[in-house]
Amino acid sequence: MSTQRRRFFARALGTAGALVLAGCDKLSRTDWFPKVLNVAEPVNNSIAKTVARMAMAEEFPESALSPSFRSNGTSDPGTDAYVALAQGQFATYKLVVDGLVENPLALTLADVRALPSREQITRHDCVEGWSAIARWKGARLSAILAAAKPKANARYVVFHCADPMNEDGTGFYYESIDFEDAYHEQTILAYDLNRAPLPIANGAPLRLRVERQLGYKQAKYLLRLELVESFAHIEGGNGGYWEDNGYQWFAGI
Ligand SMILES: Nc1nc2c(c(=O)[nH]1)N[C@H]1C(S)=C(S)[C@@H](COP(=O)(O)O)O[C@H]1N2
Ligand SMILES: [Mo]
Repeated sequence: MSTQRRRFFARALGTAGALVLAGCDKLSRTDWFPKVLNVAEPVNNSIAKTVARMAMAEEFPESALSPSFRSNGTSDPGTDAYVALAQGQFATYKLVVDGLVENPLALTLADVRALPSREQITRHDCVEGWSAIARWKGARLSAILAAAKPKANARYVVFHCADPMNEDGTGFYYESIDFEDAYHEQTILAYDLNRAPLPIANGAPLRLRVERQLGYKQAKYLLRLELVESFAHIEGGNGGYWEDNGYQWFAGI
């Protein structure tokens, strides 16, 4: 079992599973394990996805909702292009899905709202030391990927955002996740926050919710999803704006 796959399953199975998998080589000498492994091998992807889907981020009752959900990082991209989009109520907005896909997409907000969706009350944890519980509704990223048909070598989804991070208007915020998170049950492109259209301060018109990860992975102001085999060639090469500034790429909670 490759290190990557072992980590993958260990994470999906939790602490007990991690301990079992740490002893993976020893276990492979037992009667049952090789059989399980051999059966699993050809359909590894779908089994892995099923296992990973079982590990859910905690969801909360309505009574746990925070009184408000603050904004952090960019609160308005402020570019001419974004201002024009916002002034038109995002009627001309298109979410581009391209890169390693058979079927590139350009989805209007109405298209996105028509896709299979999910609503969830979750806690957002920012590394700067604040948390908040909110209700998010959005299109399942799995549904968008199903429509775009990833090519066999696609491994990551890169999220390109509308907000420049440098004063000269360059260095747009971006993030990336792997397919394990992309196909996760709770991974959505959110268009509603607490049952109202996503405010500009929180990433209008669409932002990522990848609930098992920290705040900086929750990319706001999405313009484009690019499927890639590697993110080494994008910006600083570490898979995200904050990652290029020293944060961990995998920000699991
Ligand atoms: N495009 C973009 N996405 C972003 C950021 C940003 O500055 N720009 N900040 C990140 C950080 S650090 C956090 S904690 C959350 C904040 O989301 P909020 O503004 O809805 O609270 O968005 C994340 N996604
Ligand atoms: Mo954050």
